[in-house]
Amino acid sequence: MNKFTLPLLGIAAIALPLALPAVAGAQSSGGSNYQANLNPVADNMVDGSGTATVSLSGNQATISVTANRLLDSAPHAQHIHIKGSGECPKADAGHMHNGHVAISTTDGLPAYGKIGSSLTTKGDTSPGSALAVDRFPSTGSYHYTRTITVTPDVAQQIRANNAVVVVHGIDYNHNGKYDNVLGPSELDPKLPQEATAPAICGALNAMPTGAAGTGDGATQHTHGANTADLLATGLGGAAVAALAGTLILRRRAAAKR
Ligand SMILES: [Cu+2]
Repeated sequence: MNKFTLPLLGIAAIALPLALPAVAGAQSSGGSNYQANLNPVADNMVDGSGTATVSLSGNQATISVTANRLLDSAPHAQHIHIKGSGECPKADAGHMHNGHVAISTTDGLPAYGKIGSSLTTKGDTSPGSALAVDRFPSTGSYHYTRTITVTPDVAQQIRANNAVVVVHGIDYNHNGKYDNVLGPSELDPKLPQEATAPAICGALNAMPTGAAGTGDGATQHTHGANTADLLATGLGGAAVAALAGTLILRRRAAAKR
């Protein structure tokens, strides 16, 4: 907040009751598309990155995941995680694993939550397929897309902007394979920790309706202004209401961090 926005807050507070129904209306009428930027998980020596999108209609979800520069010729389990803090683990989530600080899947649970859907290439997509290593992408760079039925829990968490996409499988010591540098996985001791540790991660957030890819939220602002026009008179009420809407959205965004 700067000295310019501070005096406007008083005006925004007056406009808030006008803007609130408009913002709520915009959310219920849209917001069925979600996106995440997948960034390297802290501590895990990952250079890769990616993106994910979810288009949700009822409990039908069309999910796309693009991953780049992960370990090649190795399976990458990928999931929608839910009911955590809706974020990716930070460096302080790391623990010692065979003498090395790294973030295992379990270490990240408070941040991203438990597995809601397994983004397999075929067959079952329940948490039971979390480590179905023969049904996940197995190249370092890939584009995955599949339409699946998610549970009501998963759909609700996506709509609440509290779902996180996680792609697993790291090469901590950069030797070109999953080995036991971090010891065995706590999820399945037959697998190396490297095979199940989170590699890239991103929180899914709603894309503004009609502003796909711009992140501008223009449609929501227009909606808010139109509603306020009917209610407010004089002194640029519409602009103030739009500003209040912006502040609400920013505060929500800030609260998510
Ligand atoms: Cu996962």
